[in-house]
Amino acid sequence: MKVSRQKWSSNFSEWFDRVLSEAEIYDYGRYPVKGVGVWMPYGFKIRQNIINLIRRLLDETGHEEVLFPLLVPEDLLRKESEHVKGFEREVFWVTKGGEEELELKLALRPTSEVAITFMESLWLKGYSQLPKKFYQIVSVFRYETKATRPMIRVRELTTFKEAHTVHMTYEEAAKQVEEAVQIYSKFFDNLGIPYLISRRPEWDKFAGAEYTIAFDTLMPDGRALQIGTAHHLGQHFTKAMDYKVTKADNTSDYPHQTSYGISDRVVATVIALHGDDHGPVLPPR
Ligand code: A5A
Repeated sequence: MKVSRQKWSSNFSEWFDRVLSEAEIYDYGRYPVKGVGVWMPYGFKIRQNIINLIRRLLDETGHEEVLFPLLVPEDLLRKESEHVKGFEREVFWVTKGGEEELELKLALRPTSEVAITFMESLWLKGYSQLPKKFYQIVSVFRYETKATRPMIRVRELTTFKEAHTVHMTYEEAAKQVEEAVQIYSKFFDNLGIPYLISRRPEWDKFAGAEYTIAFDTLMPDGRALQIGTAHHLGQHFTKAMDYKVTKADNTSDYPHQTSYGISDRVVATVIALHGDDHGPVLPPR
């Protein structure tokens, strides 16, 4: 590789690959599965510091951390048709257990709306239990068909922080989306990442959402990169799963939900945006 080809300012993509490997942050493209990377000790520490920051911001705003199974049964995933249509081509399936074909295919979660809504319907039955704010930091799998990129577009997202909330009314859920935007703003401010917040057009909103608010940043090569999203899910999932909550007047209704997520992309952005032609530079935090 010629040095001139690896400059942050003139050839970001090669600069990034070289930094990840030479600083021993993330080994990408050598493990024999496409679209997955290996966090090496130094990279793991950077990632851990970023996780600690988002965990603190969520914990201090009343979010509770949970851990759901990686496997989602096919019939559950298919409950919300718009959602499943959005993810259908991206799902990895487990179809065998040992030598036996499974009667019910199991998906490796591409995200957890249906899995979490299913358990919420068992746990949260009355209005006095709401609002409820859960989050988890887990691996999710997406069979990306566009060109994969280390941390930026992977098939196993190992640092997927997804928050899921339940509310009695549309307005309360809309307020929660605003809180999510504030939390992410603080998070990116702390990391020194500039962003633009925008409401996505219909064609670009999350599958099964009323609306999506997204954060975009500008990478050194001038390309925009979506680094986080917050979705108002309305009653789409609760209706699809016939999940009702008893209200104060003893009638019942489908609750409203939100979800918001960030991924390994944030780690990539921290490394990318603070670097220069000499190599990576990390914010002191
Ligand atoms: N359940 C909601 C929160 C959700 O899944 N939203 S999302 O699909 O928009 O994903 C959240 C964020 O993950 C995106 O804004 C993007 O920054 C990141 N992301 C999505 N696909 C990715 C991929 N293949 N590799 C790395 N990051 C990805």
